[in-house]
Amino acid sequence: MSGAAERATKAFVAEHRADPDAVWSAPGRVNLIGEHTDYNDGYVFPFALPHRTAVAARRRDDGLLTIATHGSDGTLQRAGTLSLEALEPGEAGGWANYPAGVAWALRESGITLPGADLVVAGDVPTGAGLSSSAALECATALALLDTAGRALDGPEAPEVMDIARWTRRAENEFVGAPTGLLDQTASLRCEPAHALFFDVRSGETAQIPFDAAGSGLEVLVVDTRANHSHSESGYGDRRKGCEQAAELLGVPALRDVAAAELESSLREIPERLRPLVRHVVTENDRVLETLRRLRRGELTEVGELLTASHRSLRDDYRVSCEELDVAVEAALESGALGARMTGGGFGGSAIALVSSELRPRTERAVSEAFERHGFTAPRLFTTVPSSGAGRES
Ligand code: GAF
Repeated sequence: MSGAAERATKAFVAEHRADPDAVWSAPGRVNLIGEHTDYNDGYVFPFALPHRTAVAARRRDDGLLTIATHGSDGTLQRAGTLSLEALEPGEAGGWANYPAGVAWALRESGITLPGADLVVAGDVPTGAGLSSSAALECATALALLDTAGRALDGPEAPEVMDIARWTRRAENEFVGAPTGLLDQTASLRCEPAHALFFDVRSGETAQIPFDAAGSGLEVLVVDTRANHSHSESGYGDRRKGCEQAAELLGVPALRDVAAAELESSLREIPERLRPLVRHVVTENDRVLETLRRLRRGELTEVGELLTASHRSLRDDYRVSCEELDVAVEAALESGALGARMTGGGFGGSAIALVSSELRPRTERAVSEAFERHGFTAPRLFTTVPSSGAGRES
């Protein structure tokens, strides 16, 4: 059992004086490459972190939902008792919007929930662009489906991609963040030792072996601790800009703009939209090139694609920030093979692909650069592709 599942179970027993019926957990993610491409029907390439959010659940039959979360300081925050039938966006507030939103999205999608007590615990860093919200949404969905007799490992399991769409709907319509399908799909579908190539339009996925250690490399995560929040940031503006550009170009989504026709396509749209299109088209290309290189076992050669992705997000898509840029440049100067922001941006985390030998030097370089700039000290850790969502007990 993961640490998160153990904590959720203990807190459940303390709160409800009974064992949970089931405990489900789901991981956070890093996105190796393919940023802001998901809502353009493009390609993404995430892998799961070992950090997880667990939800301990017990069925109740009165149509009510209770949600409590066990903080790392040992305290339990309760969101009160919600009626599943009456649940409407905006009702739960704060962190409880995510699990309540999932219950709402399941109900809106025609799934009858009998009622449940949920206790949440987890160790996915929050506000760090590592998808703590998707981890919470996916673990909640699986726990609620289990209480309704539709567990992922049971005979009446729904399609995993349906669960991804329901949990995204919770985030879009209940929480109010206009995000794509990357995070929920990563949390549900990733497997240990693999990165997940995901074609968002077709829904197809491929598990691609990702063994950094086998090439003498490590993936270093730099949580810049600069605040990131999708609902309050320019995420929605970028998304709208992409949709406008696709409409002007007469294509269903920017995925349909061919790299070979990029320059002529750019001439057809207003100047302010050109950098957005350039990023999405070149980023999709970089994801496909990453896929080719990983399939050939050329992990080292992926580094330069990561760096090119960062520059495009910084200069064209303009979703980076000073802390992310400082982290990336310090990592590169210290010898990393490649580095980029990961996730939605405007703060959050960067990743660096670095040789195991040089990793301590990179960590020092990033920490020192943050100190020089007067930034809050970053949180640094190395990571490996870990398992996707599943039942823990
Ligand atoms: C956030 C969103 F939730 C994803 O859907 C994706 O758009 C990502 O930002 C950027 O690639 O994580």
